[in-house]
Amino acid sequence: MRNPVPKDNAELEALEQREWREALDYVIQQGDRGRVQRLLATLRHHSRMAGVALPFSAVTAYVNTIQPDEETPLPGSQEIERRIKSLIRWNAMAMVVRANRLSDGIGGHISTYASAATLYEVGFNHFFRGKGREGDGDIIYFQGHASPGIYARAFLEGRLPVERLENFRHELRSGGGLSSYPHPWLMPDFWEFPTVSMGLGPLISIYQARFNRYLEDRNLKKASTSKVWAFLGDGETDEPESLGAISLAAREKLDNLIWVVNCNLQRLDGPVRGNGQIIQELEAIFRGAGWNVIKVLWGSDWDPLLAKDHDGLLAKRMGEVVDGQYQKYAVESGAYFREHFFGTDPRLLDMVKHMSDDQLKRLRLGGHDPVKVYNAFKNAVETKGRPTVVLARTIKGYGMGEAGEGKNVTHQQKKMNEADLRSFRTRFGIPISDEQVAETPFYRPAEDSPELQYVRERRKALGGSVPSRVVRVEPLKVGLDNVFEEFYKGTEGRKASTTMVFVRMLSKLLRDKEIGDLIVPIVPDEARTFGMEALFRAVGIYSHVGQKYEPVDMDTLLYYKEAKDGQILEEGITEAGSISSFIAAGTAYATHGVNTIPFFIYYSMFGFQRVGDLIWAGADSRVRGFLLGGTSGRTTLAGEGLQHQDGNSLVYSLCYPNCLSYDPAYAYELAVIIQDGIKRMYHDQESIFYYLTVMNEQYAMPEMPKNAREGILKGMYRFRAAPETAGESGKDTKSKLRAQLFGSGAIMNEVVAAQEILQKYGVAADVWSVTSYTELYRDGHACERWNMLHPTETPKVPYVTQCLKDAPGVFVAASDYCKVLADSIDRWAPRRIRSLGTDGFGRSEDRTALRDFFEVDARFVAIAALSELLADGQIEAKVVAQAIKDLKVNPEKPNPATA
Ligand SMILES: Cc1ncc(C[n+]2csc(CCOP(=O)(O)OP(=O)(O)O)c2C)c(N)n1
Ligand SMILES: [Mg+2]
Repeated sequence: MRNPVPKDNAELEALEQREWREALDYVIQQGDRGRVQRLLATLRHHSRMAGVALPFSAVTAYVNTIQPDEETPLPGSQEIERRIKSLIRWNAMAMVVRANRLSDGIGGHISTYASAATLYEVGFNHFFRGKGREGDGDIIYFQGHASPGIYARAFLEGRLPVERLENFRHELRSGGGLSSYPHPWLMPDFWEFPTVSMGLGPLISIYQARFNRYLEDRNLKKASTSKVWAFLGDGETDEPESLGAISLAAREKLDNLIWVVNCNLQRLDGPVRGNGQIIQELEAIFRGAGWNVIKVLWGSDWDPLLAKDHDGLLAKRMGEVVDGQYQKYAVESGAYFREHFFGTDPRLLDMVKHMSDDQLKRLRLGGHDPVKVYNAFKNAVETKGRPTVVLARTIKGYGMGEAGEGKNVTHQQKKMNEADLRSFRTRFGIPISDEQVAETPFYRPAEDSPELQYVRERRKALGGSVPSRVVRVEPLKVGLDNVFEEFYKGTEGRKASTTMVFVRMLSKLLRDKEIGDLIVPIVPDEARTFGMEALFRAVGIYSHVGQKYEPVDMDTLLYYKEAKDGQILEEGITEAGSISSFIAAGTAYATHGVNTIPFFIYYSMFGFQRVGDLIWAGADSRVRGFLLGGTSGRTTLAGEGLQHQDGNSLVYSLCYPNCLSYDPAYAYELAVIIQDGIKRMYHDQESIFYYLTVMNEQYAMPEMPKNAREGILKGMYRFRAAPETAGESGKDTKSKLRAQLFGSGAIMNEVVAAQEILQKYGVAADVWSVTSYTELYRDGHACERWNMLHPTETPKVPYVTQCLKDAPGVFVAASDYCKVLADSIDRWAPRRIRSLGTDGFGRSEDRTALRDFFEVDARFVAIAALSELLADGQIEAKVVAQAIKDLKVNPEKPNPATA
């Protein structure tokens, strides 16, 4: 039929619209999707060249990404999976309700798992691979607050006895309990990854997926198809850590990474985006970053309605309702939904006129529809070349009814009254009688029931149960004397800093035939700062795609070499990302059965202070490896000032129970500590990790004194005894005045110098190197505790006390860190310890000025010793006053602790 001649512009446009649509329809019918996409891309480019730009939109319509005709049916039995899920729902809820009935206030969460149950169950029945089949299975980060559901499934699988469920949040009861959230430290055979500090799981999962590639690219592991899954809350995406590294995942084309965001539109207090749409916001962010985004918004019940939506009216209406309003629909009646959602347009009302209010109320959301979720996960698993995020819409507290479904209080709801329990029971068809329901008993069908058989069969087919933490690694047989020997000899007068010494050790370790391949150096764009640039060329910087360009410094010896089998993880300026890599590498002994040994070196102020919670998660994960706080010390790092100069990190690290911290002064100390650390972590398989401060002041490294090894590891040893002679006369006077001086790190040299100054005042001082106040502190408390509990046995003597019991004179300690470190061991010293340290804000200055400002140089050490002798009545005030004058110390200078 020929089109009539249009009579005005409106008609002309309508005609154009029709013709173009018909033309497009023709291509859609004839060709594949690619042909349509190419055609539209050409048109877009063509109009762009003609000066017509299309408005940018990062979002698609508020409908499911996967269309019904693209779906495949759910394999297996949907009905039996529903029954299994219902049982898990019940037991998860019962776990929390029972726990709080017995001890009010013990807490726990019902609503998170209630909203996520379908997401998990589709995973458990069809996707999550256990470690039993090929490869290592999948790596799964479960949302921390959903843990009751994960426990309830393990209960059905027969992995957890009912007694453990009964002791949810009562870990200390006899027979053991269940930890509130995923903690590998507390349940080392079960949980693999801690997730409950929100934002950390998502971030770590990205670096985990990248590390899996690294292991394969470096031939430390066979290539595998295992996936990294991270489940997170929509509220959780507000944590900057959650989204902070998503561009890395896309850039690295991590198609082994799948995120599932449970979009129940609520967080703890209320809606995530009451006045907006969190799903659309996330879609834009992830699409912009280059992820494959699958929106699972509407359940199959909506498909017939959307199929009738030829003009896009329904989709448009779906896209204009804000989340706060959607939440309102979830708690309201079907009549309300009809009136307020469909009632905005008679044509919409017409669409649903055949449906009852009840049917409208029961229209399911996508995240509660196993078929939709299955297809989303299937798409995610099959997607190549980019990571996938599934944005699944659910209702928080699904099934809790009046007790909380969709309500703002639901996150905190720990209890259900009898009526709510009854309707929960009925809704999910749990075979528990009216009489029993108030008790909320756990329910597990018979071993040979179809449900349990199905559960077992599915898990067997998928390679065994998850989560499950298994350490399969062989202890590393290492001596490494060949690597460390040279450092015990000292530098024969040549100057070096502990940072330089460390870098040399690292280079030697990297070259070692036995363990070289296992070393994983990690730097956040700081390699040149630490003098590590030679390693770029020597072992290469890891890049999955190798090096596609000719580096600008190609003609130099130390050029910037990127390689597929490169060993260094050069993370760029992200301490959070780097520590995530550290955690991935330091837990590979369990996750992958590979003994990788990470060395993460960073600016020490940006460690515990900045990413302390990630380090805490690493500690919980039983991470192994070495953290190196580079060029640290509040007065040793010259010039950098208040932000960079670190006197804090050793105080923070004290609180990490399985972190051993050291502040070494000399090359041999560092060598002893690292050699022993590798042995303890990788041979003895201890779940510990190390924090070492390394400084950039250069000085001659002495030879290791005899019998120092044990003391270095325990935290202190006598480095240099007082000279035989004392006093100006030079005769052997065996001075009456004695002092014990403790030095650490770069301040050790100030203490050695103070020994000489004190000689001039007739004081004979021994010098000790304190390598670790934290180890001394822990040992002191451990002894005290043991003694308290074993009053009739021979008391244990703290190592500090053993060292100092016969040491004469006054005690003075100085370090480049806060004074509290030395104060912390004071109680086990026979007399009080006078501590000097660097409390306060740093300054841009040189070392001499800084040490004067912070009162930690040799002069202050000497004055402190004299002051202690005065307090002890051994010398007169005027001697100290004279020393202050002699040493040119201004007694009226500002107090650095507050200045
Ligand atoms: C870093 C951090 N801050 C705060 C909390 C406390 N918290 C636990 S759950 C929660 C709300 C979670 O909301 P969402 O991420 O949307 O998860 P949902 O339970 O809705 O699935 C909050 C604030 C936490 N666990 N971690
Ligand atoms: Mg939420």
